[in-house]
Amino acid sequence: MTRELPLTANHWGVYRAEVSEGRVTALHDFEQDGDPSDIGHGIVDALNAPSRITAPMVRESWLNHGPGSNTDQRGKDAFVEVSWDEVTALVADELTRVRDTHGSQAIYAGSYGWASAGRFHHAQSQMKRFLNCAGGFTRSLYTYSFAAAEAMVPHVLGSYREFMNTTTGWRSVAQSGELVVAFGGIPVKNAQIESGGVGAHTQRAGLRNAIEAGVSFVNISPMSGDMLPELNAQWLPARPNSDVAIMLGLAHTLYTESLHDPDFMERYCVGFDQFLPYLTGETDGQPKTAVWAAEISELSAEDIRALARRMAKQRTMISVSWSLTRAHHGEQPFWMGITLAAMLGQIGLPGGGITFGYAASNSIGGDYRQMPGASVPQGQNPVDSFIPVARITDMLENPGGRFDFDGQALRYPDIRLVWWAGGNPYHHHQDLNRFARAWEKPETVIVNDWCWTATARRADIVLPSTTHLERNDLMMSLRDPYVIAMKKAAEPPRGARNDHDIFRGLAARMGFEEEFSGGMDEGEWLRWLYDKTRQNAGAEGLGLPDWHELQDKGWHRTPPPDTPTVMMQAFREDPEGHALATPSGKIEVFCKTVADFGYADCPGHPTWMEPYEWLGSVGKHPLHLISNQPSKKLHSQLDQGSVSRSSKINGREPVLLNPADATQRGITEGDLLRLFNERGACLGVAQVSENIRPGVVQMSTGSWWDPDDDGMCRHGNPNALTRDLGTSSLGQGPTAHSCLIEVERFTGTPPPVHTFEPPVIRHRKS
Ligand SMILES: Nc1nc2c(c(=O)[nH]1)N[C@H]1C(S)=C(S)[C@@H](COP(=O)(O)OP(=O)(O)OC[C@H]3O[C@@H](n4cnc5c(=O)[nH]c(N)nc54)[C@H](O)[C@@H]3O)O[C@H]1N2
Ligand SMILES: Nc1nc2c(c(=O)[nH]1)N[C@H]1C(S)=C(S)[C@@H](COP(=O)(O)OP(=O)(O)OC[C@H]3O[C@@H](n4cnc5c(=O)[nH]c(N)nc54)[C@H](O)[C@@H]3O)O[C@H]1N2
Ligand SMILES: [Mo]
Repeated sequence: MTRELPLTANHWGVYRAEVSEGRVTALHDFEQDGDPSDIGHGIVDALNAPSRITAPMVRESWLNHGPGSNTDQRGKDAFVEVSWDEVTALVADELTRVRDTHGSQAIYAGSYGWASAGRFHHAQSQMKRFLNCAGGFTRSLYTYSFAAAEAMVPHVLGSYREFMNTTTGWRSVAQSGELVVAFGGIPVKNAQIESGGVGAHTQRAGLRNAIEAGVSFVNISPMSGDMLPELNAQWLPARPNSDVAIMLGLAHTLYTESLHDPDFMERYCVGFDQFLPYLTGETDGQPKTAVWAAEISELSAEDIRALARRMAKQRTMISVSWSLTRAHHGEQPFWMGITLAAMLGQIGLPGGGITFGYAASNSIGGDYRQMPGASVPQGQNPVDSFIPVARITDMLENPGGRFDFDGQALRYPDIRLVWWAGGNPYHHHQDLNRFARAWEKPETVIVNDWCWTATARRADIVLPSTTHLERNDLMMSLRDPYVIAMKKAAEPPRGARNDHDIFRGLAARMGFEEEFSGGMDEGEWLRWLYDKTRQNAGAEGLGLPDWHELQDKGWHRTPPPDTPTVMMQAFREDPEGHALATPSGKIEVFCKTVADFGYADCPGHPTWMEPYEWLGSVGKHPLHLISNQPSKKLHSQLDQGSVSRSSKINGREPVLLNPADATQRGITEGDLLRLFNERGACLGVAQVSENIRPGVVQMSTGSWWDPDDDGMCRHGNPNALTRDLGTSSLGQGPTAHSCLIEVERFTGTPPPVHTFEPPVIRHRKS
């Protein structure tokens, strides 16, 4: 019976929606998915919860006194409910004012965020298409996920995305691999999601096949839980951020014991000669021995040496977690990981080489053919101003200020209007108290969202969107074999609109509706997107069913490639014919381009540099905070729903800490804790466990920010504590995973959490 229910999809999976009287009453797991995620079920009670935004809203001070009024009252002022006609006029006029007075670069619409799956109703695509028609905007570059790698790896391999998208999967590892050494583990909790949607979750099955084939695993991570217990991994509980030192210790052992592959270095790499004097200590007097690495990482030198020997003897896959890029000097772990894999000489061989982040999403380890899905054309942005995505606070604080980025010296634009659609910076950004002060600077903030996130609450104008359950769409994800015809299952609240319709209304008001809409409605757009995808896919030998067939059946699955994908196999087989897109055509162990930038914080070869905060720091707080991805939600999404709430303790975020650290502070299981440092504080609830190494505390991201008057988050958002400083002059990525804190028992009366309640809303008398 459930097979007849309409299909719906989001980044965490495909579900069938059971509907009664226009409301979704339950979601059923997709029958194709052998390992479904329960994250999606969290939307059922969230859809019509008090946290839902049901009509357009304007902040009272802004409405009464105009742009720039009482901006320190963002998040405190009441909202006034207005009509769509009124809000459309307000937004169109304000956009025109800012553009005509300050120029379009004064509009910041980087709008980073995951929004929802679905090719058409993708909030950012719609917003950017609209703003490009309206004169353009300052954009953001790269992601929070791995900005440092997006800047760095192209210098080393010629491309980052190309190789991430052609990861050697578990099929190849099971067939040919013997050992997987994972820095940051293989956190299967993260494989619940795939950007753009996932039809069937395959990581657990892939890993099971690898174990059955006799592959063994090493987990280098502060947390044993970063690997499934059934992998029986060797756990090396290293200090956070010490991975590059460990890799150097492994490399030094390989080199001094002649276990490396000089032929591979010669044929496929450049710059080993320039790297070697650093490795051996000729340049700085410090050989990067296993003993040296052991001191930094607090692993044993013998374990490091033994691991190096084992890696040289066996077909070895090195996996370096994306999280390692979100730390100070986050450019280095991928660069050094590539160098280590090159020294082993196994890059391009089945089951060996390097992977960027197994299980960081379902596809990393999967075996799929890339789906050339069409997207809504965003048009041309006439403005060339941009920032690296995580430099937003710097930009707002420092208009006209100079900054370095990947070899360029740039200046921050002077931002007057900020627009966010489909992202939650009060979830994703670091050092939220500092961010909130910078947020007072723009004259106007506009936010499209469907629920009262901390960002929506801090807007001047709130444009309520629909959810993926309330519209027809297409799930076509680059790295997932399924195409899903998503069907509208429920009616949205009367005051909510699809992002497309919000922008279409604005475009009409501003006189470019036809240009924005392309003269097509939702149905025509979906048809256009699908037909274009089908054409692209056809050209690549992927047959897709025709539109009607897809709509009837609801889904289509493209079979995996006949032989397992092996990253860089073509390059290995023919390094001249398939030269890399680097200046040398080879792997750049020493990179002249990077060296010539002359950055002290990112020299020309992989280098261990102390992070600004880590367990080796002197005179700072004693505990390293790991704020990793939550297992029961995607970032902040659906935190208000039942599934995420079930993972909280008394309505607050759990904090994992080692018994030694707990005892030292008189903390026991279930205690309410205050986590703090010089930047801020938040509450959380103690979970005491041997699964985390001493000195490290873990608190997942995603709890909606709920600061009290002193900026302490009552709910448990770790970005109250993290530092906001770029990875280096090269990548300028976020560095959430380099963060020291102290923890104590909270002794006062526990303050209630208000974040899921709507703000004060005034209704005008009609
Ligand atoms: N401390 C710390 N911070 C981190 C990280 C970390 O490891 N540690 N990780 C970072 C990473 S990797 C990432 S990717 C970011 C994620 O940061 P974000 O992507 O900003 O987080 P989300 O919660 O997914 O935000 C998506 C928003 O879009 C809204 N939305 C969903 N569908 C729609 C729609 O159809 N229309 C509109 N208008 N809105 C919609 C949701 O309600 C939500 O508010 O966080 C980063 N922050
Ligand atoms: N359920 C769920 N899945 C998700 C997401 C989500 O929000 N929820 N978000 C998705 C997104 S946008 C992204 S970018 C990916 C991110 O994927 P990852 O970057 O892999 O995610 P994290 O969970 O932050 O980190 C994984 C593990 O790295 C370890 N780690 C942290 N710092 C260090 C270090 O310095 N050294 C070592 N060796 N280990 C360290 C931590 O123990 C942590 O559990 O996840 C995706 N998957
Ligand atoms: Mo991410």
